[in-house]
Amino acid sequence: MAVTDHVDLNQFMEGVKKRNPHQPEFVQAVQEVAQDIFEFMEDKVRYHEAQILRRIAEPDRIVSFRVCWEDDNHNIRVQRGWRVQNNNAIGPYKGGIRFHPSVNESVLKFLAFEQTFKNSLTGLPMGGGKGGANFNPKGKSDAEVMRFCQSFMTELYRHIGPETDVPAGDIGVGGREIGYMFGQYKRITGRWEGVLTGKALEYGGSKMRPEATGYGAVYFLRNMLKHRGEDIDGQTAVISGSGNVATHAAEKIVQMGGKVLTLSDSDGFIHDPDGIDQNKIDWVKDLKNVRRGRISEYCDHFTSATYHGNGARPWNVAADLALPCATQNELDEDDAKALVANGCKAVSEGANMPTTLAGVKVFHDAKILYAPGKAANAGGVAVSGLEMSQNSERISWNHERLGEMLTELMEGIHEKCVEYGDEGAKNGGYVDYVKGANIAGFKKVADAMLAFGVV
Ligand code: NDP
Ligand code: 2IT
Repeated sequence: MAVTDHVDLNQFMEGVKKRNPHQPEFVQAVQEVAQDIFEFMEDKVRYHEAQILRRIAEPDRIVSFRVCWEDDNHNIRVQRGWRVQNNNAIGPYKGGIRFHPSVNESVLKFLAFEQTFKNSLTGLPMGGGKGGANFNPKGKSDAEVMRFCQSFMTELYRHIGPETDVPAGDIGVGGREIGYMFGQYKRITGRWEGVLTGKALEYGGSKMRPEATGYGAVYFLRNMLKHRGEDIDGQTAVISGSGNVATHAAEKIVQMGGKVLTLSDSDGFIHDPDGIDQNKIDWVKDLKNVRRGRISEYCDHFTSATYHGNGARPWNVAADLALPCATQNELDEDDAKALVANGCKAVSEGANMPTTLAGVKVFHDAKILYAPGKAANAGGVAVSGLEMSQNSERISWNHERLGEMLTELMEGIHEKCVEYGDEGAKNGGYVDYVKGANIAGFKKVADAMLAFGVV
């Protein structure tokens, strides 16, 4: 038996805050998990004694490095890169790479922490990690992005590998960046191996991976609605973001008979009351991936839409469904109140931690369906897990099979959330999907850690 009494939630969080000063995103992510896990652990002394949550909330390691590159005007530029390897109890570290000027250690630690629970929820053998750099790809030429990616990989390659740590894309890192990074890894090591996911089909990528996060978030939304005897058909949706996750979420909503009203970027949002159909979504994909333009250009092309600038967000537009698919803390308490007041009945997070803690409370108090990112957006990393399997088996599955697997994986995650989050008679049959995701994600990692002893 341990000689000290177990700390309570408040003491635990005080410690987290003290050990992680100036890291508000990381503290927020730990707080959101800890409140549920402390309740779950109340009668489970073994988790307390082994300090499991304390250990998961302390990354296994953080690698930080300088990334030098030369811009097109021959200026030498210096960026900071990181890889946060949070926990590998149930599989190799796995998680995306983010290139954005807002990237810092707090952001990457929160993402790696969340990823640990998300990856556990998929049921596949993947630990949690995240990486990135404070590099802004916006306005850079392809050659500049290539030189940056090569320089970034020249340090990162020594910390990753198909059995140790397998990065992928995230904000600012899509097919182009993965290609440059994979090419540099292969050049340095002389090995072709499944060290990154999100690769193009020509060199080992998986079908369905580009669609998986957005589609998965909509499958999760459908599962929640179905649990209440409802459907997506005929419902309106507000979506933020206009990148990989947002455009594929929009596509699946449209395929299921819903009407998408908004998309956004960091400068503002567009509102199209006629609905953003497949033709318009294809135009946005080309705008973002090929022409690398801004969402405001949508209104020059589709005159049914209006543009709302100055960083405005779409949450005041009335809709049945909301899918935040841009970035962390993009939906605050007032935004949540506006959604609820306008009759929103379900929220599914394509982004990671897009809703503030106060915003989440608004959704829970109003008892509307609310799926946290770690459950709702897990389809992306799940298909990354399938890409890893295909690479090691030297095979590739077809689109249809992968689509079925994604649907089943999202159903499995929904079932786990209901198993641990259904408050039953206590709360009028309301499912707390945050609690369900946190406990189900935690349990698998925690039990693996218990098996290993003190390591
Ligand atoms: P993209 O880079 O493809 O798109 C990001 C979108 O979000 C852009 O429209 C971008 O606008 C907007 N955005 C980024 N930062 C901000 C900001 N600070 N404020 C407002 N808008 C912003 O990234 P993804 O679509 O891949 O990622 C979106 C979210 O989904 C992220 O939270 C990511 O972590 C999460 N996610 C992604 C997965 C994936 O497989 N790609 C998997 C699971 C989660 P702008 O062009 O102005 O920057
Ligand atoms: O946040 C995420 O889950 C991702 N960016 C995808 C990670 C992955 O390894 O596919």
